[in-house]
Amino acid sequence: MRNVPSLELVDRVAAGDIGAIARMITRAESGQEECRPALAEIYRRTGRAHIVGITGVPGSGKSTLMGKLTATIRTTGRKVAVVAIDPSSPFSGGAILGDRIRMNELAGDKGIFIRSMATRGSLGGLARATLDAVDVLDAAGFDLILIETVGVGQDEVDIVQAAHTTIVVSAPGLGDDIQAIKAGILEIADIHVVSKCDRPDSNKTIVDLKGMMTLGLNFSGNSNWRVPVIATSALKLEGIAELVEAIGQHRKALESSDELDARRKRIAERRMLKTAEEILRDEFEKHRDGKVSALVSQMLAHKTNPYSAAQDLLAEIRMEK
Ligand SMILES: Nc1nc2c(ncn2[C@@H]2O[C@H](COP(=O)(O)OP(=O)(O)O)[C@@H](O)[C@H]2O)c(=O)[nH]1
Ligand SMILES: [Mg+2]
Repeated sequence: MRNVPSLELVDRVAAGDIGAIARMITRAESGQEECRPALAEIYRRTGRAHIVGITGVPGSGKSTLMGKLTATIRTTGRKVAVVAIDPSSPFSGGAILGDRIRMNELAGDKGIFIRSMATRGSLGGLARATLDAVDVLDAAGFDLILIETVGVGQDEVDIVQAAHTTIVVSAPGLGDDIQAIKAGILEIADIHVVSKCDRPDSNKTIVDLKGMMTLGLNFSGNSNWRVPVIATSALKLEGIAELVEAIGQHRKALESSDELDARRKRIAERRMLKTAEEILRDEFEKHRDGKVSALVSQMLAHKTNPYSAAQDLLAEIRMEK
């Protein structure tokens, strides 16, 4: 499949061919121009999947939870895909996504797909690449697509906000405060999870979070939805089914209000903006030794200013198109 043109992979992707899906994601990730028409065709075929973002500080138990969540969703017959962006723990050890899923994959279960995105070397392109990968999985017919990101950094927040449902994971024992507040991600939650509830100190975290919700820090922006706080233990398999249920209920709440359309619109806007930023960054690099360098010299000589120089550069790029 190595030399197959990307456009020819599209039908195989749509048929759920795991090899074609993996290859298409790799091409999308590297941002090759050759695959753009294929990605355009893929985008046309998206819109069916429910996209769930899972975020939380490193060590909060996201990956372990994702493994159990994936297995539980799969038992309901739905196809589920995972895209993990976590440079700190990229699939380290079998525990991360559960042996069961690995076995399923090996046994050729086409209903599960797990992918770790390369984060090195992708300056700003991570959000674009991740969301292209989500498109591929959506077009491939996965019912649920889970995106795991560490809740630090603007790129990660951008990615998780491209989901229909956002889950923020907090764990006991990572300090007294609610970590999500420190990380500034408390308010993006549609569902709060307190992980590792098998630990005796988890009660405090649950009580603190529930307290904050009753204080009115219920930010989801959807009057139709009360942000639940769900205690889970991946270790003891507790709260996982409840979490699956809550994801389904949130989807229903989105569908029965204007919120699903509002989110789709917001996601489309963000993606356009992210892509525009990436195009501009690429063009900037292309012109670095030419127009950019000339404009920089003029700036240093105070013959132009940053704003006018930027306008000149944009004009130059447009003229070439
Ligand atoms: N006690 C307990 N430990 C857990 C649970 N889930 C995860 N852990 C542990 O927490 C650590 C971080 O888990 P991981 O899933 O890698 O967290 P991530 O960085 O958020 O993806 C690991 O040592 C896990 O074994 C749980 O339900 N209970
Ligand atoms: Mg992880």
